[in-house]
This record gives sequence, structure tokens and C-alpha cells, in this order.
Amino acid sequence: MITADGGHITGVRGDPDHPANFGRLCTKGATLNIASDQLGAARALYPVLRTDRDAERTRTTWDVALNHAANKFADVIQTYGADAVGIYISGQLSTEDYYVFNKLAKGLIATNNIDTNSRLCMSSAVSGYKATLGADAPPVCYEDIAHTQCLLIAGSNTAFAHPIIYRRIEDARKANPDLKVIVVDPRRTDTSREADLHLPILPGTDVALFNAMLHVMLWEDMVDPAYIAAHTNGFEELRATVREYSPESVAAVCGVPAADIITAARWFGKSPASLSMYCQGLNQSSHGTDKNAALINLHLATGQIGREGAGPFSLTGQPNAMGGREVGGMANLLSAHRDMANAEHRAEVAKLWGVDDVPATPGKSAMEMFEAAAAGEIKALWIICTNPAQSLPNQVMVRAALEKAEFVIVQEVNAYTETAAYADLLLPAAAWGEKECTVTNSERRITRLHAAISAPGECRPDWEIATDFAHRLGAKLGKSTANLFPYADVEAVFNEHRESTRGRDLDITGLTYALLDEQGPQQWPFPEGAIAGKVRLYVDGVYPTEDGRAKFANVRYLPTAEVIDARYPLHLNTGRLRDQWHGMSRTGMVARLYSHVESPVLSMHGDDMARRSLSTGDLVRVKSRRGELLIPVEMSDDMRIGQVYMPMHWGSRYMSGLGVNALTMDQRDPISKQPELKHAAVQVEKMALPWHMAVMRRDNAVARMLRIQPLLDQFGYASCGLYGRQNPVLVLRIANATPLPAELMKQIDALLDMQDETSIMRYDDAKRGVSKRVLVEDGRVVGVRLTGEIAARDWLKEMMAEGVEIAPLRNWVLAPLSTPPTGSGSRGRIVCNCLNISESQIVAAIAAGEDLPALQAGLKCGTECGSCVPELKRMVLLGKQGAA
Ligand SMILES: Nc1nc2c(c(=O)[nH]1)N[C@H]1C(S)=C(S)[C@@H](COP(=O)(O)OP(=O)(O)OC[C@H]3O[C@@H](n4cnc5c(=O)[nH]c(N)nc54)[C@H](O)[C@@H]3O)O[C@H]1N2
Ligand SMILES: Nc1nc2c(c(=O)[nH]1)N[C@H]1C(S)=C(S)[C@@H](COP(=O)(O)OP(=O)(O)OC[C@H]3O[C@@H](n4cnc5c(=O)[nH]c(N)nc54)[C@H](O)[C@@H]3O)O[C@H]1N2
Ligand SMILES: [Mo]
Repeated sequence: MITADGGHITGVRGDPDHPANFGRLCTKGATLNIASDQLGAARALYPVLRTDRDAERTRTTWDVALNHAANKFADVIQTYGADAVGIYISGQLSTEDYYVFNKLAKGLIATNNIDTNSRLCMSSAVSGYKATLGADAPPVCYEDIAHTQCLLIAGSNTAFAHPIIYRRIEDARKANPDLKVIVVDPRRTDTSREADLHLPILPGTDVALFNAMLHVMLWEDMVDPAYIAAHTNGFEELRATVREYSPESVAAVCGVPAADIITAARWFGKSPASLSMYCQGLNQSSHGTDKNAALINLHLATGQIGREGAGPFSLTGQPNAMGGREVGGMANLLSAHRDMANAEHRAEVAKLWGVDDVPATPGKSAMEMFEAAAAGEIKALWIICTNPAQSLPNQVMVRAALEKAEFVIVQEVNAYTETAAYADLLLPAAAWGEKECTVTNSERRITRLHAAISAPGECRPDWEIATDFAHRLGAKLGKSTANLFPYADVEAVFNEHRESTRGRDLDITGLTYALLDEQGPQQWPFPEGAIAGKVRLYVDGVYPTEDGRAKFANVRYLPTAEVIDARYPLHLNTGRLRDQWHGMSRTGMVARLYSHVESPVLSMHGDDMARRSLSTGDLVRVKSRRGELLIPVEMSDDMRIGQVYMPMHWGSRYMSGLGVNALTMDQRDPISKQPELKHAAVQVEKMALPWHMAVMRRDNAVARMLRIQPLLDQFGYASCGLYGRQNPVLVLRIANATPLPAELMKQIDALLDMQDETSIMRYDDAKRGVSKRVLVEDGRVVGVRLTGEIAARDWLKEMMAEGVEIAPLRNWVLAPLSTPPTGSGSRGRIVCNCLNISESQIVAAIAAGEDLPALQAGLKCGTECGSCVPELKRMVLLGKQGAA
């Protein structure tokens, strides 16, 4: 729920009546208003265009922009055919936006080359559900968390990435101390630490584990023969396969004790209600479909599905990953869960749309689309609401594709993403809070969202841009579009989508905008005449397959696409942090969201570090067969030996190099085409860059950061970010092999307005290469540049953020001191972001004997969004161990 004032979103609250979150928000949700406000400087406001690659982009009108785009697209289509066009959309679009883009591609342009970032996210979940249950529909609901007796979390750091769900898991455990939680994740995470059993399997070995669990269930008679006989096919083949998967033999493959595999099987198999939750650790794999199916096999074999508290629950990542699947916005899908390969389905869609036919050849999936652009086959690319120059694997190839394509449209909220730099035409889109639409969540629940403020500048909703473009393109191609895109408003789009679902598994013909407003969010299916949606699917054991039976998938374990060897001896894993969102196009503008993890870092086991003579903070070069990256390393006992982990968030706007996806690989699952983002073979070696520089600047930090970012690649290593809360400080960290050229330092001083000699305190020691500048305004430090020696960086940063008077410290700010002379030191990492409580405050309170309730009562940490509660518990435990 949004409060707004004079065109600004001033506050965000959860809706206490929303059936999925009951008003709870995570740190990122609760700061959405700050993100919207801070985005100001980065916000795309007007269409900007360059008609020549080497020219600057300049502001233009919508009319000129869309006519130009329609001309370009018509040219490409007429010269090279419709398949020379590619449209790349996003699970963060609304269902209505998605619907119109899908129709534009398949109904007007007549290409299936439309795909979405869900290909990186949910596509193995889709194919896993279809391979076993027959349709892409999560059969469970959030309520089931409260009813389950055994929760198996596989490949998800739920505590970080799905914090609202995690709060429900915490509630369930409180209410039912017998609830068993099993976590399958190669890393130790906040989620795994709280589990009753953690299986830190070796990367990519999930299928072996699930098959071994089934082996135990068969051996110990935990399967449900009656359910198998009545509702499934294919069990005999699978039974024969899993015979080879004894826990003893699998223990070596997975790197976990056989006894733990047996325990997991018993808990899951014997519990009255077993629920599984899974996400990218299963999906982002070259065998993602198999991993999903192997887990669903366990549910089918034990009849743990279609009942309260039981079933396979694929967690969705993006706000509307489900909605996109519903409208069929992918290269191999059609509207309302129809399949492109099915001629009857194609005919149905063509009839609904009033066109002769829809194209039958499957389109190119995300990676294939970029590969085709790199090969010169796709000439025009339209990228909407996603940032492929950050988030797709094998960035070297992706960047080559963006350069090679003749015409690139980027439709964005943020004009400064990695991808926006490649746009010939940048179209400004209305954002969250500025548009009317619907979205669907993981439990099939459709919510209607309202605009709280009007969009700034000339931003327009995505569906409207697509509609406007469609009419112009139709005119150029000589096709009538009046009936194809007749939408006067967004509700008309919803109504058309609704009609397309009639008689399908996701039938929502009973829903209207008015009903969603009056009665709140609803689950599908909700056919005409229904008074409520379906809480749970397959309660009767009837599945949406030809014979009504679910199918066991006969899956075998296969290794990761890339195996380690002597040159690339380490496994690289990537994923999320608690407080950042993807490529940081929003969260990167909110200073406080850096306070949990400040800068990019590679986590590594102490033994692997010792072998390479590394200490925490050292710079390393991480190299894969596709690219390399410099990054500081950090010792972490969360990692197993031989594995390293890097957050997915830092791209080339926030660090030098191409970001984490310079390293990752585009090898993909053969069915879902989802790339293996969770694994690459890498080498890590020390990279000493002796010249250090720290630059910090207060006031308009975001605008200044945007100006500095294009320079990051000029240094051996660089990263940038923000610090503080009310008046954020821009923080720039730089290391270089040689002394930094004076020109470059001058350029930075100029970009940061640090040239006014009258307000600058300076220290220069040319012989030692030390040069320092401290800019003081109104008795406070507002700018710092330390070169050659940067010991005072942290306390100066804090001083700037808090606006402390310089007077008592004036003699010390240029000194090589790592703590201020007043001795207070730095506050350090912030654990509770909502209430700004630091690690040092919490450690002190714990040392004084406080437990979690006392911390919550005293410091109040962990009482707002709750994301830090798992960490607080861990700190209390460590405190107790330390005291004992
Ligand atoms: N804070 C935050 N929350 C988010 C997002 C965000 O950007 N930031 N993004 C949202 C989106 S779009 C998504 S898709 C979700 C993702 O949500 P999650 O999938 O829960 O998060 P990830 O961190 O990507 O990965 C989950 C875990 O998979 C583990 N893993 C790696 N390899 C394997 C393996 O072979 N097997 C198993 N079993 N596990 C493995 C990793 O160690 C990691 O801990 O998060 C959503 N929520
Ligand atoms: N190494 C590695 N890479 C990964 C992953 C991983 O775990 N590891 N995870 C993958 C996954 S699961 C995902 S989902 C992807 C996410 O990757 P992306 O899709 O690239 O993620 P975002 O940064 O959220 O990009 C969304 C963009 O849309 C813009 N935007 C926001 N709202 C609107 C709107 O209403 N209209 C328009 N037109 N634009 C808008 C935002 O400014 C932002 O730049 O990353 C994938 N990449
Ligand atoms: Mo995702």
C-alpha cells in the first residue's frame, strides 16, 4: 500500500488484508519508496534516440521515436523475414504488458522470437511440472506451510530471497515444534543454519540425492502403492532406475553421509504431510528439468500431494513470473498455457485473435536470441524490463550481440543500466506504483495493483507503448490492427486475456477488475460462476494429462555441464544477497541497502585461501573459460573446500569488468533451455595491485555515482556504491598496478566537484605517491580522495554520512590513522537495516547477556521486517558458545 504526496511516493506499507503476506514486507519492499525517489537522477523520462551508432543519443518525441522504431522493424521484417526480429521481455512486467507484447510478436509480426528473463529463472520449474503433473501449475498454497510436518527446502536461500515466506516458516515452527526442516544447499546459508538437517551436497548432484531418497523409501516401504496405482504412470521404470541409487553409493557422488540421506528419506516419507520448496539451486542447472522432476517424483511416490500441507512448491522469483507463463509469453508457449507445438492450440489462439494463423516454428529462447544476434541473424532487438548486459551468462557473447544488432530498443525505468548503454532507442516506462495492472504470485493468486501517482516525465505503461507501436508497424506492413489491438485501457487487455483462459486449467473467466478490487486477490482457477478460486490442485488425484494420471519421470543423475580440472579447479556458485535486487537498478540507489554487504566479494574456504596465500580483503583474479574478473576475497566457513561463491548483483556499472556473468556459462537444460547460472569451473589467484585509492563524496551521491560509473574500467580494480542513510555518501574503491595517472585523478575531482581549492585540505607526498584531498563545507567533511594510503577511509566515511563537525578532528583527517583519535571506531556492518542497528551494538548487547527477545525489546533489532532474525539468532548462539 502506497502513500503519496504531490507526485512522490512517500511511504510503503504491506496490505494487512493481503492473503499472501498479511502486510509484511521485506527490506527491499519497505524501501521501495526511497528507491523510487532516489531513482530520480537515473530515471528514464523521455524517449531518446540516435539514428547513427556513433552519435550521441538525443531527446525526441514519442511520435518520432515510435515511427522510427516501426520503420526499422518493418524494414528488417520485409528484408530478412519476421524471424530477424527478437523481443526479450521480463517476469517483472504485468500480466497485461506481457499479453500485449506476446500478441505483438506472434499475432502481428508473426514470429515466435519472444522470450523472457523467466528463461533464466522459472523455465525448468515449468518443464518439471509439465513433465510430471502435466501442467505448469503449483498445486499448493502458502497456507500449506502452516500445515506441513516436514519441509524440504532444496536449492533456495529462502531466508534471504523469500523473506516473507520465511516469516511464515518461522511461525509454523513456533506453532509446531515437531516440524522437521531439511535444507539441500551446497553452501551454509541463513536458511540451512536453522534447519534440522542440512545436506551440503556437491554442486549439481540433486538428482542423485532425490533418487537415493526414493531408493530408501522403497526399501523401507514408505511409498504409497495405492496412490501410485490409482493416479500415476511410469513407476516401474523409475523403480528399476533408482535400484542403483543406494544411499551408500550416492553418498560419494553428493558428498554427504549416507546416514543423512536415509534420515531425509525417512522424515519426508513417514511424515503425515511433506512439503517441498525449491528455487534456483534446482532450476539454474543444465539438468534443471530433471532436478525438478526428481523431487516431484518423491511426492507422487509417497502420495504427498493434493492434501493440506503436502506438495511440490516451486518458489517464483520475480513479482510476475507466473503471469508471464499464463499469457504464454515465451518462445515455445502460447496464451493460457497452450503449446506452440500443438496445431489445435495454435488454431484456438489464431481464432481468439482473429488472425489466419500463428507461427508454428518455435522461437529462439533467451540465449539463442542473443546468439542469433551475435551471428547476425537477428537484426532488431527490443528489450523490455530486463538488463541482459548484466544478468545473462557469458557476457562476452551477450555484449557482442548487442553491438552487432543493427537496431536495439531498450524500454526501461532506469536510463543507466548496463543494457541501456547499447540502446539506439531508449523508451521510458512507467514503473511500479505508477500503473494499473494485475500480477500473479507463486500460489496462483492474482492481485490487482493500482497507480498511486502518475508517471513522471513522458513515461508510459509498457502495454500502452506496445499497442501504440503495433498500430504504427501494422500500417507499415499493410496489416489492419484496429481489431487486433483495440485496447482503450488496461482493463480491456485483462478482459481479452481472461477470455483466452476459458476452459483451460487456469480458467479465470469468473474474475473481473471489480471483483479483484472488492474481494481482494484470488487464486486461479476461478471459472465463471465460481465463488472462490482453488486453494489446492489435484485433490482428487486427477491430473491434466491425457489419461488423467501423473507421470513419473525416469531421471538419472548427470554431472554439471562444466567439470573442474587442474586448470579450473574450483566450483563457482552465484546467487542472492539479502538486501540487493538483481542488477541493482533500484536497490543500488538506496544507501542503506549496502550496509549489510558493502561491496562485491568472493567467498572462499580458509583452506583454499591458505593454499593460495590469501587473506581476507586480498584482490584475486577469478577466471573461467569465458572471461575473468578481479574481486576481493573473503574467508567463509559457509563454503565447502573447492567451492567459491559470488553474489549475482554487481555488474559493470558497479564494478570494473563485466560482473559475475563474465564467468558463468550459457550451457543449458535441453528441455527448459535454462542456463546453468549456478555453476562454472574457475581458477582463483592472487592479484596484487599495490596502488589504492578511496574516493567519497556526499550530497547528490546518486547523481555523482552515475557520472563516475563509466570510469570504473579505467582502473585495475574498482567498485562503487553508497553509504549511510539520510544523506548518502558515494563510495569509490580503486586499486591499480601502477600509480594512477594525474589526468584521471583530475577527471574524478572534476566529476565530483572537488576542485574548489579554497575549501580543500590537502596532503601530498609525491615520493611515496601519497596524495589526499578533503573537501570541507560548513564545517563538515563532504568529500574525500585518498590516494596511495587510505587507512582513514572508514571513519571518514562515517563522519561524512553522519555530518559530524570537523573542528575537533581537523588535525587528523589527513593522517594515516585507521581509527579516529577520539577512539570511537566505526559502527561496522548494519545487521538490522530497518532500524539501523549495527553488528557492534548487537555484539555488545549479547556480551551483556541479552538473548533474542531481549535484543528485540532493547535495541529493537529484528522487529520490523524480520529479515535479520536468523542472523541475530546465530549471533546469540555464537555469543553463548564464546561465553561457555
Ligand atoms: N534479496 C533478494 N531476493 C530475491 C531476489 C533478489 O535479487 N534479491 N530475486 C528474486 C528472484 S528473481 C529469484 S529467482 C529468487 C531466487 O531465490 P533463491 O533460489 O532462493 O536464491 P539464490 O540465491 O539464487 O539461490 C538459492 C541457493 O541455491 C544454492 N545452490 C547452488 N547450486 C546448487 C545445487 O546444485 N543444488 C542445490 N540444491 N542448491 C544449489 C545456492 O548456494 C543458493 O544458496 O529470489 C527472489 N528474491
Ligand atoms: N550469475 C547469475 N545470474 C543470474 C542469476 C543468478 O542467480 N546468478 N539469476 C537470474 C534470474 S533468476 C533472474 S530473474 C535474472 C534477473 O535479471 P534482470 O531481468 O536483468 O533483472 P533486473 O535487474 O531486475 O532488471 C529489470 C529491469 O527492468 C527495469 N524495470 C523495472 N520496472 C519496470 C517496468 O515497469 N517497465 C520497464 N520497461 N522496466 C522496468 C529495472 O529498472 C531493471 O533494470 O537474473 C538472472 N541472472
Ligand atoms: Mo529470478
